[in-house]
Amino acid sequence: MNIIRKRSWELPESMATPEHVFLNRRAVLAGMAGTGAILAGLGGMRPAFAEEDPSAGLYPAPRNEAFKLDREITPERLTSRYNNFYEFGSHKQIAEAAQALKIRPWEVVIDGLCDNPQTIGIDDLLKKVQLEERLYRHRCVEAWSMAVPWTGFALADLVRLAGPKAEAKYLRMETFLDPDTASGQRATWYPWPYVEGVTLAEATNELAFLVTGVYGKPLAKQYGAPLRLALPWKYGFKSIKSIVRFSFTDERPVSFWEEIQSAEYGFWANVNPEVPHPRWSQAREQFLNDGSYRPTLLFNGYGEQVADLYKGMEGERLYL
Ligand SMILES: Nc1nc2c(c(=O)[nH]1)N[C@H]1C(S)=C(S)[C@@H](COP(=O)(O)O)O[C@H]1N2
Ligand SMILES: [Mo]
Repeated sequence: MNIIRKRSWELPESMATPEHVFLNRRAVLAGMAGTGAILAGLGGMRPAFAEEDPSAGLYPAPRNEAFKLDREITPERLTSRYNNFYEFGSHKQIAEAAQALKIRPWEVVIDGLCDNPQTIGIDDLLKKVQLEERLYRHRCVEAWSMAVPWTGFALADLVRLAGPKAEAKYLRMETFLDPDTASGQRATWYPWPYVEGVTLAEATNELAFLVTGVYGKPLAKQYGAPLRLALPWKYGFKSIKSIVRFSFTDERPVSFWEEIQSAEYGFWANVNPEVPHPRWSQAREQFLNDGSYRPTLLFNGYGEQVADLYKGMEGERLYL
């Protein structure tokens, strides 16, 4: 991961096309019956960002007002063009490349130490849960931040569905593996697939949220469609994207970044302004909306909900 450089959050003009322009172009394409000549005339641009999604009818979901923000929502035109998704490249402009991801069919495996192991299609899973919208802060370990209206359901609901056995202590999650569509996965020095893990206590905390949508629509691919995690009190790399497997285990999972560099990216990764990353300070963060610097908050401002999870664990590297 890179240290954020001065104004590195700023998007080149060509990447920041507002959504209504995309939609208009799409309407134009549809109206003209999509002849090759017109596509060529638009520089071969695909209307990919508005692709049909079979779950579209589920959005927008009602907002749960219990989850409030202390700042403005970050506009979609910024969050949709500034992403970390190493499967599609180790830079922020992966949105276009990520459109290659095939999100149907999408099977999710639930296995390991649980009473109801199963393989379930994403649309069947969506029938078993209640979707709601939550406004969450997001703090990347690289010291930039955003505020996002995620739609999804509590990770605790999936845990309940699985019925973990008494011996299960951790939940391990895995991203898809498909180097044919994800060019980043052809970089063999990375330990693909992306893996993350949490304790069962963390997984069932009310804040742990499985995300299926954003901005009142199905999740666009660059955010980790069709199913990604949001753990707003932890550094962003814990919020694993495009999940295909949930495994209940009694062994602490080793995550993708921990495997690459455990001295810099640990298992816990709770946000703390007073514990610097080995190569940079975490005291403040740069807000994607306007590039302003703000003080980092302990547990990213969610201490009331999560501080109790870590009582009596002072010996652990909780903030790295
Ligand atoms: N599979 C996968 N999940 C991932 C990542 C990734 O590279 N691959 N990057 C993480 C990091 S570092 C961050 S900050 C967030 C970024 O989410 P966003 O692109 O929706 O802002 O996704 C996280 N989840
Ligand atoms: Mo991140």
